[in-house]
Amino acid sequence: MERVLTIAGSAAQGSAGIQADLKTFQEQEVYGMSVITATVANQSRVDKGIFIRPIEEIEAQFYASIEMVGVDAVKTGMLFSAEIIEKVSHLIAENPVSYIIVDPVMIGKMGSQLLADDAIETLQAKLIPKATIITPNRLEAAKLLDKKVPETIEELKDDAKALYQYGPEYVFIKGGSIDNQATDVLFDGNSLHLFQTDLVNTIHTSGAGCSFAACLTAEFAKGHNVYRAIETSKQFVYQAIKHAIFFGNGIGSVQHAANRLYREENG
Ligand code: PXL
Repeated sequence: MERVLTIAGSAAQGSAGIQADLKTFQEQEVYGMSVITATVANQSRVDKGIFIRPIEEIEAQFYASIEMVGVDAVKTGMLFSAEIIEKVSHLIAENPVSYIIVDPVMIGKMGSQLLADDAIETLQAKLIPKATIITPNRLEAAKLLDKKVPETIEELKDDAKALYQYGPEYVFIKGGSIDNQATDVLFDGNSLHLFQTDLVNTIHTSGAGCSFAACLTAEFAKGHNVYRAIETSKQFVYQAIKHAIFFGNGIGSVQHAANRLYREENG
């Protein structure tokens, strides 16, 4: 069984972060492991909602997975600080993994700051050049490029090409709603590819980005090419959003098991 590792934040509510990744890995039938960088706990009872883990703890978790199990593909999500990004970049450089999926998460659906302002440069300079693929949404793409948010397919394409200059093998920008379709763009170094699926009219999409990148990580680990991995992951997230679960507070969760539970609808 393919072995995949997520290096990300724990999202106590269960929709995003480590929880989304491990649920998605299980659905995609790969062996999931985790390095927890931080804990995000959105609630109204306790003042603090974000707790960052010590570097030593992050390093120990990484070696527990890479030494004791081995890793075919690694995904990074919430890394929060420049210090953590430096450490993770170093660990990956010292312990090569075939596929590195970098999801440059910056702000959570509930508004939590998941990346410190002064950490964007380190992400660009240290981690993105090592990535097989990066998966920013259009806000993250704009932050990484220090320019305005892309709003058209042409602007998404320009930004994908610009991000490629930072050194990843592939750039995939999640454009969100453009032309009434869920519109994404891939630049593979030679050509641009457009991916569009129907939009689901809902605000309950917590975990969508994490689950997309986690599915991509599982599919890369299985040896599938980037185009097939993207198609599978878009379908996974489309079903997960279509069957999202609302618990009565805030933004509801994507349903990570939707592809399995509602497979007959997939056509
Ligand atoms: O959806 C982005 C995200 C990533 N990682 C963690 C999160 C969130 C959103 O809340 O909590 C840990």
